[in-house]
Amino acid sequence: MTTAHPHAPAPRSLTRPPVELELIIPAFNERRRLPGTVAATLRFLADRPWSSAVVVVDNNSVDGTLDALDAFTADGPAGPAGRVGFQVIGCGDRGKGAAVRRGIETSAARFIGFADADNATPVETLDRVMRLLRAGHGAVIASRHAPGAHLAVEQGTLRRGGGALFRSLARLTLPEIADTQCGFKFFPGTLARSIVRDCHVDGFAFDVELLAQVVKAGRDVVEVPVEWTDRAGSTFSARRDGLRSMADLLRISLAR
Ligand SMILES: Nc1nc2c(ncn2[C@@H]2O[C@H](COP(=O)(O)OP(=O)(O)O)[C@@H](O)[C@H]2O)c(=O)[nH]1
Ligand SMILES: [Mg+2]
Repeated sequence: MTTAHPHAPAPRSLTRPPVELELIIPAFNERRRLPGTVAATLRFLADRPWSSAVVVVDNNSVDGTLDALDAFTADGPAGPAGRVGFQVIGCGDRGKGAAVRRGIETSAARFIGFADADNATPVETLDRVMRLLRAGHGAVIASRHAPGAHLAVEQGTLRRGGGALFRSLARLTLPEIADTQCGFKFFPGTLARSIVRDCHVDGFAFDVELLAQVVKAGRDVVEVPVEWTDRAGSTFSARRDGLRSMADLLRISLAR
């Protein structure tokens, strides 16, 4: 495991080997939820026919997240396409959006995307995602609201109410997309690296900004219905993050 200095910019030398698929996991105080997700993800990826790597982007977690990842080495499990890479990098700017952008900027992968530390979207979804990416779509995103999706365990009432309000605001910018907020989104690498230069939202509304840039670039977004399980221990606080996310959404819709 190697850790970049969290306040350093991303020099070209920090970019990683050009694997076929790189999966970024933004992490903030994820000691409990992350190791199991990393283990399951590495196991799944090792069995796939494409080369891949898992990259955790940590924002100075203070709960021992990095220690909990010590068991994972840079050379992960081996499979038909070689060993799955594993790396932890830091990000000096707070927020899930900032962390995901840092992961994208420093990636040289052909396809790139992100998933949450809690494995709420089954990693098996990647088989369908890769087929769709190879077919040329601009973004392939998991969706809890597209036809065929299923919530195995639902979120609580406040979160669902806030989520409904968030969705109606997100529709101002992305009227065609049923679920902009599922934490499982994948892109062609070149497109992702180019659009993040125009993205600035550091918090939880960053997905909407990213997808808006995909559409602005003239590319399409496809939603993959998923079986999604709400997991305890969310880092999203309706009180702390909710209002800020909605303000970011309004800014995104006005900026277009
Ligand atoms: N690096 C980083 N990751 C974050 C930050 N805030 C949230 N995350 C990560 O973003 C993901 C959000 O998933 P989760 O907390 O389950 O939120 P929910 O599923 O939307 O309720 C998790 O992997 C978090 O650790 C942050 O400030 N920095
Ligand atoms: Mg979650």
